Amino acid sequence: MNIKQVILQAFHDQPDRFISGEELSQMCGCSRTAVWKHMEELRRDGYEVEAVRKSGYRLVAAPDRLSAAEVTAGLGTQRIGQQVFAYDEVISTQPLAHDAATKGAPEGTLVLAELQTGGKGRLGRPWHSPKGSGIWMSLIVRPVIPLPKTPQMTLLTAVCVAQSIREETGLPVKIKWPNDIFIGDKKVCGILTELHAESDRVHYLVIGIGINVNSVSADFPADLAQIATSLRIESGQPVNRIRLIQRFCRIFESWYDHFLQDGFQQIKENWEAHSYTIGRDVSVQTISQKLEGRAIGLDEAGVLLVRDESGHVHKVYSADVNYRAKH
Ligand code: BTX
Repeated sequence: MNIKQVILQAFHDQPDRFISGEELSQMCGCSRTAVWKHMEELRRDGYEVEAVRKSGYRLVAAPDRLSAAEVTAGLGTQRIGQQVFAYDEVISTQPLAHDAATKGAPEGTLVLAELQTGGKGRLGRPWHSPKGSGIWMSLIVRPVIPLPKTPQMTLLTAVCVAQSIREETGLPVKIKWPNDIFIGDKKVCGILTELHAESDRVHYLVIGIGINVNSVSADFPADLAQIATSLRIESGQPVNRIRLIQRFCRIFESWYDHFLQDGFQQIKENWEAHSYTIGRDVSVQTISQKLEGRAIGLDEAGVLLVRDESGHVHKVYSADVNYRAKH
């Protein structure tokens, strides 16, 4: 941890308390003058720090800005989110994460941006990522699992995002197979999993997560206005992005460890319990066929099962799923 991170960690551990310059200088292993200089730097970064003679420093307010120091302060994980690259503006966090991964970034590394000018969804679709209102992040993981199990990581991530949002905001989020998080009939989050692998060996996955957090209706372009929503729109109040990222990191680490040790079964059950898809009449477009029927569950591997009108159950590996009105 650098000095700024140690100071923020101290503020985080002792909220509302004045911490003396002497204490901070001991924690940071630097002089009191160096502590003072870092306080000035924090103020320039938008932190409101109160300084009182003989009492010390107290954090009054942190800026609504995604930074490595903020994400890591008080995070409490072993690896997820322990290394963070935070940017103001990028084309997309995905290629930056791939780049970091090929250069050896450890498992759990997060790449975050305030704004993506070329955010992407699946199949080259665009992902609207306006400045400062969302969480646009890519997570690097290096699971030692066989290649066919990698789609389960998308379902695992959806379970984790949904749980984080539920716990942080109380909103009734649902998971649409395989990679969207919905509130009501609108999309609040998309997940894009990209794989770097060779024959049967997974080198790493980059899991891209886009969450509309504090966008207001006017932030969405016309083509998204009817299909997208944000946590703020749904809850009627702003949501703290840092706390949501930290909660996600903790939940992800716990489910991911469970997945690596005990497999997919419990994640599958959790996914089904919070599914927007299961039990609904769907129209499924795969690369080769169009299928209509009812989504009845996931199989043991995480493949969607759709029963058609003749009773035949189809396995859907990869497709866009639309919902048909019930007659
Ligand atoms: P997807 O292909 O399932 O969804 C893309 C579709 O969702 C678009 O065609 C559009 O209709 C709709 N859409 C676009 N932007 C939004 C939005 N902000 N909110 C709701 N709906 C939207 C989903 O792909 C995967 C998205 C991953 C995004 C993350 S952000 C961090 C990382 N970097 C990056 O470039 N992508 C990922």
